[in-house]
Amino acid sequence: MTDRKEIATTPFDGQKPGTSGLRKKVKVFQQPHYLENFVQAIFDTQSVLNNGCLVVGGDGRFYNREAIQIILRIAAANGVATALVGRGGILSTPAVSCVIRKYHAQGGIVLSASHNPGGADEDFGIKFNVASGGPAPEIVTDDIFVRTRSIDRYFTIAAAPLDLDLLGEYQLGDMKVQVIDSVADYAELMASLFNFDAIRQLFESGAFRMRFDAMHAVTGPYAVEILENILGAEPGTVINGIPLEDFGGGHPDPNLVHAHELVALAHGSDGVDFAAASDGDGDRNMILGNDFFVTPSDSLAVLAANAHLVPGYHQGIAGIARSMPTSQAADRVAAALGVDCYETPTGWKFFGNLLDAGRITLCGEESFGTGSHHVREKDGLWAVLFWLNLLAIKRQSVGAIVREHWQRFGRNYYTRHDYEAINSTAADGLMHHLHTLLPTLPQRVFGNYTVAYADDFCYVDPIDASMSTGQGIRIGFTDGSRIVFRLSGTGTEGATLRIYIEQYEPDATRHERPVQDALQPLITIARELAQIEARTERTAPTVIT
Ligand code: G16
Repeated sequence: MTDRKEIATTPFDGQKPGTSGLRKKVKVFQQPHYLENFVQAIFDTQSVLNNGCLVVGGDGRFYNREAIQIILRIAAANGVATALVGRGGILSTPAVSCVIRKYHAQGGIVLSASHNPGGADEDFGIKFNVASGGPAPEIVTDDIFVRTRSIDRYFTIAAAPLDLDLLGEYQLGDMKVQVIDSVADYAELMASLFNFDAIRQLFESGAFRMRFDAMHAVTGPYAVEILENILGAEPGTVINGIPLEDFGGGHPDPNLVHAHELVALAHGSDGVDFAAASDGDGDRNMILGNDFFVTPSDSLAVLAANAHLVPGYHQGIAGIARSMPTSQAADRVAAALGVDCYETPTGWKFFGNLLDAGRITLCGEESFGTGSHHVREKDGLWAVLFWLNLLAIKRQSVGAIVREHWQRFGRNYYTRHDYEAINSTAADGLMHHLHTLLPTLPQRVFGNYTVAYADDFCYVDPIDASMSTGQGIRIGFTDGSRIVFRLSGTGTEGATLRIYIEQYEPDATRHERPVQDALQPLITIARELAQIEARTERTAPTVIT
């Protein structure tokens, strides 16, 4: 093999992938051999890549370009036949999934820390996707992790950096590298799913205004091409559309706190009719109407209830899946449609088997993730186009569509309270305390609420029977309300405690209450049960969504 070099190395602690790949500070990744070890562990454990095709791309954050050059050299040294790389190193997470599937690649490497900030002192991440286009299942990430603990060498080749800004074909050692258009394959897939003519007419009507906030992250080029160039939305519809290595100093997390610029644009009588945002790597979405926030849980339920209006789904859906902390709004739609609804642990990887087996068509998570069987990742722009398709057909406002949905199915009031960057020992102590309470909780009465069950969520995959334990503490009440506690698997500083609170309200005359008011009794119960103040020294959550 051309110029292959074997470099001696020693293992690093803590290369265990979390909810979505390995995420650490850039400085951690920049240590000599750190990235190399992890990448070599992928090749040492995933023999299908040998002589195969690998897709490589990232969200454009700081260190993206350097990391891609390192990965390509290691891939060439490990016998990969072809690497497909997005121009400029740019590929959104759903676009990686789309490209893997379209070109029957054996896997892909996605460089992103998703919604976490970027820059020299901020976060970086790497994730391996398998041939289905989805995030590697736990059995694969466990193998990779085990390998990182004993790794003593990696392979690379001596070669100058490739020019990733020029489309075309290059040779790197014995490996062929194709620099591909980052957007084209993805845009073609979207056109095959949605009624682009109807959406074009909606924009042409002049009676509809939209803003899409790309948050200076990866979706900028995708949104400009699809919304403005292909669908004819007015120039300027996409804001913050140029990907920047530090996301313009912002936090590319599409929620009410971090996308406040967009929230303001959808406010009041001058506000736009529809606003949406995506995150660092383009897999999350936030949907807003004029003065109206659609919770991700409601969004999944509304999309499922209206899927027959969208060409790609007009034949109906096979089933729905939601992550455990996501509200049960989708369950009601599944029941009405007569299809199954699956409850999986947090993490998109858990939807993969259900999608591959054809058990589900749509899936979603409270963490601003929605998707379908078209790829194996959640897909931010896809969700936005789905909503646009519904708006174009129904010609109603976002708020009217959601209110009608609540009238038909009832409303699942829902909120998530995050306590970010708390002390890890305190967080572990808090979860341990809740564990010890579990057996004492059933039948206990808290105000108007009686505990029906209390457990630590355990999931047995219905397809391969793999078991995932310790996936979050659930306290369910007899009226269907729930409180869920779990520690985030994506943070890079200390621990992040997430508390998810939900209450079902069938009475349409009680659907217009402010969410935090409606849920206040349950919020208080959650805070007291978990002894939040005493254990975290925090009097309020960092982020409420
Ligand atoms: C990732 C995962 C999602 C998960 C989210 C939050 O999203 O892909 O499945 O819901 O993290 O996870 P946690 O609550 O453990 O922080 P992303 O957009 O960061 O890749």
